[in-house]
Amino acid sequence: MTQRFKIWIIVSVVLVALAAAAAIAYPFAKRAFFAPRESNVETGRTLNTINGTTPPTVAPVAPDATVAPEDPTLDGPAVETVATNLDIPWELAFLPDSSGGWSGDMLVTQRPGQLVRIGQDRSVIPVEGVRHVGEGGLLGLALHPDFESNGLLYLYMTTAEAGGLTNRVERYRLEDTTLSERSTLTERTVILDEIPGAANHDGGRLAFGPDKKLYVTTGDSQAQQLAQDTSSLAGKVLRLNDDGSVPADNPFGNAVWSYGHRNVQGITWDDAGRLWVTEHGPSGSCPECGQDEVNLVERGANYGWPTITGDATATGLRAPVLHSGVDDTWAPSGMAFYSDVSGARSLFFAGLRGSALYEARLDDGSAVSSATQLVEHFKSDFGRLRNVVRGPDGYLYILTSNTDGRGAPDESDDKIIRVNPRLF
Ligand SMILES: [Ca+2]
Repeated sequence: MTQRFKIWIIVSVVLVALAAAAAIAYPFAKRAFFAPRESNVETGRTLNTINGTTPPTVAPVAPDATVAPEDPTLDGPAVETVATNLDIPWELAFLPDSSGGWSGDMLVTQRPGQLVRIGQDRSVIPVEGVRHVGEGGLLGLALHPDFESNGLLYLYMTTAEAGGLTNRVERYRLEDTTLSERSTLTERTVILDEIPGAANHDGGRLAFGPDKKLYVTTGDSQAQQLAQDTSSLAGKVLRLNDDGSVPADNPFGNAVWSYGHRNVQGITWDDAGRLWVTEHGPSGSCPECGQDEVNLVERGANYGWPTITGDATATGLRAPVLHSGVDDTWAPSGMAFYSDVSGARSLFFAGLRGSALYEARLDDGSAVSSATQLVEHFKSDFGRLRNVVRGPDGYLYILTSNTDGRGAPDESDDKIIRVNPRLF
């Protein structure tokens, strides 16, 4: 055996041993990296799980492909700030990627009245006619299900054109698919207006459902009884065709889909096609305070405001699946369903006053499951949180809301923070 051959044998053995050691150590290192940090993740606690009765069912439909990426890699950092110095960001959407000629940029609404496009650089598109007062302003944003080919997007905004405050939904076409040009909004069309508005309780979330209908969440506009009036657009979940017309299968012959809501700012669908919303409970003097809600929404159902709150029941009125009780306030806003290949299924929602990302874990395997456990993440780490969105890359994107006049912003607020869901 030559000296050179002996050295070759020794080097080969060492390399094989190193490779084997790396393969064994990798899963442990990965687990350690993604292990929940004690300071950020509180232990789960069981909340008031209500709804002793079987939750209502809706006909399952195909889940929206945009909310459950099939095979996300998810090998990025656990927490990463991806945008800073935003001015009251409210909604986030992702443009399609380059395969369709788009940039994959983020589009963000800012409540004072701007649409911000964030990619390699940042451009600001002013939105005309927005009245920013109290909780009102430029709020929701949704891309058409066929946005990649038609460029249509929808905005929800508070206006003051008719004298008092009202809210409306407008549709635009986004021009410019390249980073080098300034984006513009063209073909402005008001598709729904005269949604009652006020300084507070303006709702404002927009989302296309798996049925390709546009859902619009509204608030009671500080006129509680309007929530019980099915001829009023206040205190409702609304459902529209993409041109603003009323779908033939809506329950009351108008845009109303469900009613008896106080102020809905979060909406999502789970993998069984069920519609979930978050809803702000009453503020002011206790014991009527707190009682923020997570509701499973069914066509034509009445969610009780202002007749019942919390654990109260009444014939014909739906109780929430979860509520915060009177000792806690989440002030819940945006909401996103999360599932992955491990079988995890959760509803995430952002808390303003609660300053946390809430996770309601859904029961496994049940066709009609209920949320039975709520976990708080990042409690007080980032301040007030307005929204959580599942990105096309499978990560969760959190929008802070510290510049909204009710928070304590730092020099880089407001932010968009990308969270690797494996952290949880
Ligand atoms: Ca309710």
